[in-house]
Amino acid sequence: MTILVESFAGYRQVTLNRPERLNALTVEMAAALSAALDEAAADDNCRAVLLTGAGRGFCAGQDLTAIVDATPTDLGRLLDHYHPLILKLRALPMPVVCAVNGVAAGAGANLALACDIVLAARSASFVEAFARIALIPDCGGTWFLPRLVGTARARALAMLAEPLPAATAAEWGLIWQAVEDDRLMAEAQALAARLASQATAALALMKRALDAAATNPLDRQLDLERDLQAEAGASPDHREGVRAFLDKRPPAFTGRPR
Ligand code: LHQ
Repeated sequence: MTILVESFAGYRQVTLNRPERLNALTVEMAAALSAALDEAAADDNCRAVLLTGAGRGFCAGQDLTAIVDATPTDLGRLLDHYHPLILKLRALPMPVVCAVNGVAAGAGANLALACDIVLAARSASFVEAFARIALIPDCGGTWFLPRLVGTARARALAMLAEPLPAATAAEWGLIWQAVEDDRLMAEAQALAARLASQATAALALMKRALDAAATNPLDRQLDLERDLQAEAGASPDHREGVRAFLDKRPPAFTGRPR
């Protein structure tokens, strides 16, 4: 099984599982990951996803053994398998936590950056490895990098293809936090469980608003905030949140939009 899925209270943990190849991606793996996300979205009891990798790496990007003889058309077709996955992660109506347990290279680095909150083990690193094989960052790399770290750092990361240690990635704002290696999974699981107890429908609307902000002018973004706020405000969780505040007790959210 190239992908392992485990269910915990409120969330699913999805593990990339080709450790002998540092979880390098194949088309089959992308299909399995996509199916795991669909299943998470269809499960009312699943309110967050935690993505990680088995073994010493998170993901080494495209499995290069599969593209040695690829034509330019083949490369484009391969991305037709991966790019919908990036969009699916962004649009998944629940938060996705990524626990980067080791090196994240090429499409593997950008797969991590597509997640909502990224934690990385201190020993992990991010490598936009594409330039080493005369390719450009794909799987959203050219979109995520400048937005997360600014164009100066984005250009150097892409062109130099040097490993960026987890601590620097956190310092630069590429990821949320770098944590001690032996604390990574406990911290990531606690974060996923905490997110799973929050108002899931509101978090899903938040994802939409934040992604739209990347391209919207301010006036259109304000209109979108108004419309999405009306949706969020119609949820039972909004009423519960306000009541819980006034009652001075923790809220008990259902996660549902209605
Ligand atoms: C691998 C891989 C790998 C196969 C390690 N494939 N075996 C582009 C084109 C079109 C469509 C699809 O998408 C893409 C997007 C991309 O992702 S292109 C970029 C592809 N990725 C890379 O170029 C990274 C290649 N890997 C590396 O540079 C290094 O392995 C890193 C920096 C990730 C880790 O280095 P080390 O920690 O020194 O590990 P290693 O190199 O010794 O790797 C361990 C094993 O995993 C090794 O196999 P072996 O049999 O010798 O133990 C590697 O051959 C294998 N492996 N990455 N992508």
